[in-house]
Amino acid sequence: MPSLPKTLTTAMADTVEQVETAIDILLPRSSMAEAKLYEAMRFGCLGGGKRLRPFLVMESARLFGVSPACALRVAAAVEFVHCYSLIHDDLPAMDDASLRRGRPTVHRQFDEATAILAGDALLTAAFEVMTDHETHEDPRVRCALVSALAKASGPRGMVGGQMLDLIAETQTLDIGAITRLQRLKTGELIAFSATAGAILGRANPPQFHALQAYAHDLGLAFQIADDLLDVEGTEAETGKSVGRDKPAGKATFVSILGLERARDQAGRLAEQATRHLEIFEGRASMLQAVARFVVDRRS
Ligand code: GRG
Repeated sequence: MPSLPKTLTTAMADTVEQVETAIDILLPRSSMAEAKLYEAMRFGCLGGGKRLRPFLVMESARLFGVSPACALRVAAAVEFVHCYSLIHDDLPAMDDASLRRGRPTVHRQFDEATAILAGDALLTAAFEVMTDHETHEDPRVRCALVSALAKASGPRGMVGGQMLDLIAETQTLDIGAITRLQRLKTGELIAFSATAGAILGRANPPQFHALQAYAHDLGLAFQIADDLLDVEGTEAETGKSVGRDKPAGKATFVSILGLERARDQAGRLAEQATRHLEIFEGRASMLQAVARFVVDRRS
C-alpha cells in the first residue's frame, strides 16, 4: 500500500527534529575554557523556533533530489544566521527584549558581552559549515551557496534592513520604503532558504526563478503576518515580550494598510506564492502549503 502523503504539520515537525539533531552535532558542548561561549550559542539555537528557513531549504532541496544530509547542513547554517540575528536584535542596544521563543533572551540568560560573541560565532560558524566538502562535493556549488548567504545576511540583506529599521524610528516611511526595508531585513534570508535547494541541485533557470518569485511573495506575506501578530498576538502565543518597545508611530504594514487590508494582502501574497510553484506540477505541495501556514500562524 502506498504511504499516505505527509501533512505539513508532520513534515515541519520532522524538520524541527532533524535540524535540532544537526545543530547539536555541529555545535557540541566544549570542556575548554571558552565553554560558556558554546553554551550561549546552543542556548540561542536549540529549544524553540518554527525552523521555517531550514524547512524551506529541505523542501527546495527535495525538489532536485539533493541528499538530505547535505541539505541539512545548509539548513543548520541558515538557522545559525537566523539565530545570530535574533540574539543581536534582542540586545539592549537594539530591541532590549527579555523573552525570545518563550525563554529568556541570550543576554539575560548569560550576559551582554557573551550574547554579542555568541551571535558573532554563530554567523561565522554558518560559513564554516557551508565551506566544508561534506556540504557539497563541488567547490563551485559551495562557493555559490556562500556568496548567496553572504549577500542575504550582510549590508545588501538582513544587516542593511536592520539599519533601515533603526532609521525608521526617526523618520516616517511610506509603503515603498517599508517594503524595501522588510525585503532586506527578513525577505532576503527567506529567499536564500527557498533557493538554496536549487543551488545545491543545480536547477535550471526557470526552476530557479520560480523559487525566487515564490520566496519574494512568501517573505512579504511573512512580514505582514509578523506585523499582524505584533498587534493581535499574545505573549503566550508569540513567546516574545509583549509591546516589544516599538517606538510609538513607527510605521509598519499594519499601521499603513490597516488590519483588514493587511490581512487581505498577506492572503493574496500567499496565494500568488503558491502559483509560482505550479511549474513543479504538484511536487512542491509542501512549499505551497507553508505559504498558507505563514499567514495563518499564531507565533
Ligand atoms: C541584529 C544583525 C541583526 C539583524 C536583525 C531579522 C532581524 C534583523 C531581526 C529579527 C527581529 C524580528 C523579530 C524581526 C521580525 C521578523 C522575524 C525575523 C521574526 C522571527 O522569525 P521567526 O518567526 O522566528 O521565523 P522563530 O522563533 O520561529 O525562528
